[in-house]
Amino acid sequence: MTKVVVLTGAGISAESGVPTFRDADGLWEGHAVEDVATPQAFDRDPLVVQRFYDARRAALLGVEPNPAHHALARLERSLGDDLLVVTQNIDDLHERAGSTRVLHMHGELLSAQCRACGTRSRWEVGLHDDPVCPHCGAAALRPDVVWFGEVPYEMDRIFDALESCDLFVSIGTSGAVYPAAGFVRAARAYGARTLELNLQPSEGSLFFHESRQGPAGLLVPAWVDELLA
Ligand code: BJW
Repeated sequence: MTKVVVLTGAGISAESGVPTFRDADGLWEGHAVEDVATPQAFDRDPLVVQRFYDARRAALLGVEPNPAHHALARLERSLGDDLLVVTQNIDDLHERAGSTRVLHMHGELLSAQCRACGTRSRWEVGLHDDPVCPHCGAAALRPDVVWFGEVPYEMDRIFDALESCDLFVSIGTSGAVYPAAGFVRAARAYGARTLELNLQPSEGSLFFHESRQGPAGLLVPAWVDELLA
């Protein structure tokens, strides 16, 4: 029995047509993610930030999971509770491929959070026109995502899983954003083997026992085949 924790980032959804943040196509209307993904940016110009997330929520309707998402769902069907996917992504492509054990540490596009009462509600349409919170009625909804300076979701469950896993695999993430970028060192310190699957060496490649380069749509199904052989 092998307990596996998989960390995914924007690169796993790239072949589905979802832009990454720090590659060549990573700017949105000229803004770097650091300009729109902070509480300060939201306070300064909420409409720009709401439009950024509304555009990405609408674009979700036109994309599909790719072979990398499907391979992880296949792995869950074999490993069951021994696989946990921790994703930095706010899309729902893992779930649409069939994965059920997924933690969205940076939140979800299809969720809104009320700044008045704190309730998180499933949300599938735009937020730019100040809709009201279904729970308290305040026009105070924001995207339910984790911005710079905010604490990611599920940190206790993630560190518990890192502590007890035998294998930690990082897929399609630049290793530029903490705390996710530190998971490899934590998992390794707890005794796990560590593997990176990424288009190019990430900022954290040297921390992994092994790093393989290539598109996730090819590397992930091949790695899952290897693990299940
Ligand atoms: C492919 C591919 C293909 C392409 N196949 N691969 C100094 C030191 C350390 C930390 C800090 C520091 N100063 C500040 C901090 C903290 C800060 C931080 O990390 N800042 C950095 C800029 C240094 N972090 C925070 O503030 C976090 N909170 C925090 O630390 O709270 C304190 C705390 C933590 C824990 C416990 C208690 C307290 C919050 C971070 C929030 C990040 N939010 C965002 C936006 C919100 C969601 C959204 O809009 O989508 O999350 S930023 C953005 O970056 C998004 C992503 O999830 C995240 C990571 O990006 P990702 O996924 O790695 O994408 P890319 O584009 O960077 O990389 C894609 C990779 O894929 C590339 O390598 C490509 O090569 C590859 N690729 N195509 C395979 N086909």
